[in-house]
Amino acid sequence: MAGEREILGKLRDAIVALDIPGLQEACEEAIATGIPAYHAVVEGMAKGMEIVGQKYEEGEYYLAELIMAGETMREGMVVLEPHLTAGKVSHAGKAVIGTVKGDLHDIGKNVFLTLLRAANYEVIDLGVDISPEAFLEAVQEHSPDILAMSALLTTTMVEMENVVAKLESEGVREGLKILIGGAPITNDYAEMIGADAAARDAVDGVRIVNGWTRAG
Ligand code: B12
Repeated sequence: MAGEREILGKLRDAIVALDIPGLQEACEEAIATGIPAYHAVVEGMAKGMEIVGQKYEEGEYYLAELIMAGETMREGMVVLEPHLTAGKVSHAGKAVIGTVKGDLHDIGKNVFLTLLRAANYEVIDLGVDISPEAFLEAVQEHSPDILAMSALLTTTMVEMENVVAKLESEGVREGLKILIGGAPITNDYAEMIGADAAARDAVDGVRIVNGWTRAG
């Protein structure tokens, strides 16, 4: 049977090749070999997405391939997800998550929410292109411990500030931890807009959230 490194390589390469059957097979092989599903996502599939992003920037891949890579990753998640959440009963906390208004990027957000669910959190996913009003409504409806927002565009990250301001003006900011993430997001930006933290990546995001819920 193939070793862990080889299987993680297969997961990565199947994403890059946009090979859905090959990816699903590699995901099943990962589970059968005892590789933690968490690892298969972060060290396998997400590495493939990084390469896809580079190929896009170098002009080797076009938008069609990017969208297809997202679809391929989703199909892999279908195989891994039951193994990420198996056996969990009570939740460590509740999170509402979405990509901000004007922004349709959801692959990174989905990696993060998958890892958060794997870490035993209840996650309400609002999807993409979420307005400050819709974030507010979700917070009022679900009373989460954490609000997480994603933005991949420098033109849409400013929406995060609007969300924080909206929550403050409606009096629901207190007691809520706000985490932001996405390629253009920095700690300085989080501090400037009044968010509680910025995550470097999805794994860092889970670490930050665990720090909040376990401290309290
Ligand atoms: C895939 C992609 C797309 C896909 C998105 C498909 C989808 N379903 O998401 C499509 C084709 C739709 C797309 C469209 C566009 N895109 Co685009 N896209 C990308 C690309 C290549 C990869 C992004 C990605 O998924 N990476 C893989 C994931 C796993 O990484 P990630 O998103 O960074 O997420 C990680 C962390 O940031 C973090 N994270 C992300 N969110 C969150 C949230 C929280 C709470 C936490 C904790 C962590 C976290 O966790 C993840 C894993 O560690 C990037 C280039 C790049 N290399 O990043 C350009 C890029 C983001 N796109 C770009 C642009 C310009 C566009 C378009 C405007 C193009 C156009 N001219 O139409 C449109 C905008 C559409 C819109 N309104 O949103 C630019 C943005 C430039 C900028 N700085 O503003 C980039 C950087 C490409 C470039 N170099 O020009 N895009």
